[in-house]
Amino acid sequence: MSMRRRRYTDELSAANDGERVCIAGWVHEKRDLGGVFFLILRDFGGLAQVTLHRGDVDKELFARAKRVPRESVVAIEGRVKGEEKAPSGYEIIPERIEVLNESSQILPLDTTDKVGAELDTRLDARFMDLRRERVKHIFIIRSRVLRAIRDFFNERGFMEVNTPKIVSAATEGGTALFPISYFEREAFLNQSPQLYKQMLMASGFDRVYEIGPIFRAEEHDTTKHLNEATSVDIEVAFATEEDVMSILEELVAHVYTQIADYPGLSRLGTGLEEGFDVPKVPFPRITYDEAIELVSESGEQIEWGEDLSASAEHVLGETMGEHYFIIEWPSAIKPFYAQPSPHRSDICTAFDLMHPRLELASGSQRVHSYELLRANIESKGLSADDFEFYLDAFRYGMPPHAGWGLGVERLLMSMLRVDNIREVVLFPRDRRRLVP
Ligand code: AMO
Repeated sequence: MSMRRRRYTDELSAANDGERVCIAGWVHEKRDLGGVFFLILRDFGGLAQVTLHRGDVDKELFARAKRVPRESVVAIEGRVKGEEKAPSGYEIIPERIEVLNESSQILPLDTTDKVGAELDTRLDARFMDLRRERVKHIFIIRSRVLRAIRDFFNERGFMEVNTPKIVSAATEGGTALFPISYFEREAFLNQSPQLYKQMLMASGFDRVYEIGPIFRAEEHDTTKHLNEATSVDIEVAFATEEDVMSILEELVAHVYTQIADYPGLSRLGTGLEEGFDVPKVPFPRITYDEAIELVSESGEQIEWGEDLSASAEHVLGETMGEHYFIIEWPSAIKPFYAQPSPHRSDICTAFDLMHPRLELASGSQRVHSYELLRANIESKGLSADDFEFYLDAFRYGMPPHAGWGLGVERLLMSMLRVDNIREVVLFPRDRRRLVP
């Protein structure tokens, strides 16, 4: 049976009535009504009903269809027949059924969604979980989101770059590094492309973006942290934090717009039956000072200079009720590369983009003065010598620049309203999970 002639189930309809076709996929369900036997075949396109009438088909064919275990891989040749009662408006009357690979009988998961399963069980058998319709839609959307992001930047004259993931130094103070052995030296998995995207600003490539993995050795096990995440990073020369905040909010609105009419949204089971609203730009901005003031009204006290707790973010999310930026952060709780505010010495140009449920992105205008950057590195208790390769780029003509990093999984989980970040990663890495 030639695979080249294979048709997807969603390419066919009652309009193909009478045509002889070949379909291939998995045995999704079997229904035995005595005289009639239904085999539901599933492929990437959807489901097709294969109908066998006991008297009309070859005995051997009938027996084979009945015997084949669910989730086996089969190829079926037969005629299309318009059938109003069939799920896709047609059925296939088979002439040949070829079992390409038989499945074991006891399945780790039910792909028909009749029996629910815990997330852990699902992730253990992820290859099988991905066969489920709602899970498939999540990953089709993820792929479309990535395409929408690339289109957005390519249309705006950005250049896509790839920076090393094996690195020698930390960039994000708050989270730990994964050490790896690199021949006779110690190296780390990168936490962020931060240093490299900034170094590119000294190259004349003055609008770059990267979509790639970031590694965070976070010990905690939450519904919004991964140990391997995907981040969209940009860096723009001759730009301020306001310039890159506008790019960020426009990107978020663009992604929502591109996904808003995807029909599978209503099948996710996350309350998106009516779709979602595209967030309106510009997003509101509140200062850090205003944020801690709002939080204190709810009874939680945050000392000036402390980071916002998860409960503080929750209160702010409830109050704001839409995407918003928190700006003018204390320099002490932001990384060494954040440019100080021109108006106040103890605050900086850093910003966070928040969704009511969680943080999506952070960024800033960057320090571009060599002396100030060196002093900032030292004042954070780091050794400037470890950063010489980076600092060098600031000595021979570094333009002012700004950028941000946006978590792809955070964007997806907030947009699709899923509860756990692991839902939007094919094979998540977390505190306990290194396989599959
Ligand atoms: P930050 O550390 O805030 O900033 O990371 C940027 C964004 O990446 C996502 N993210 C994560 N997502 C899932 N699990 C994690 N453990 C995790 N850690 C981070 C979040 C976060 O907002 N260099 C700066 C960016 C910049 O200034 O350009 C940085 O890495 O969505």
